[in-house]
Amino acid sequence: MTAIARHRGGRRGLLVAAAAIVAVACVALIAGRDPAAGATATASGTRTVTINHFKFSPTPLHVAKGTTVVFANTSKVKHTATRGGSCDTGKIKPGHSVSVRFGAAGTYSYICTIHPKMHGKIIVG
Ligand SMILES: [Cu+2]
Repeated sequence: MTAIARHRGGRRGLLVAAAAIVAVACVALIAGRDPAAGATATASGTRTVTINHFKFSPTPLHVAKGTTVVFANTSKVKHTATRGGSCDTGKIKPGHSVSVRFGAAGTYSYICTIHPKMHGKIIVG
């Protein structure tokens, strides 16, 4: 008697990479760069974070989804508002501002890449 051993090839289930998490992690878009020339129109849906004395203010800032946040640099040196490299205002010159629209709910912690001790947080939702 001959025993025939059969080996069945094991099926390895393919794990689908959860790449979508990365794609939706940051939906903030740079809306525009304008000099912060005095009075800024405060239309509904727009909030301002002032950068001065090496601090972001206010922080944390709670906003509704879809809000445009204007990062206004009123200090005398350049700053950024950067989150993980993907949400980045770039260097904001003194007296200038950069608008970022937050289209997705979530907590956005950010720093100034020039002065990494500067921390800020925006809570959207
Ligand atoms: Cu800075």
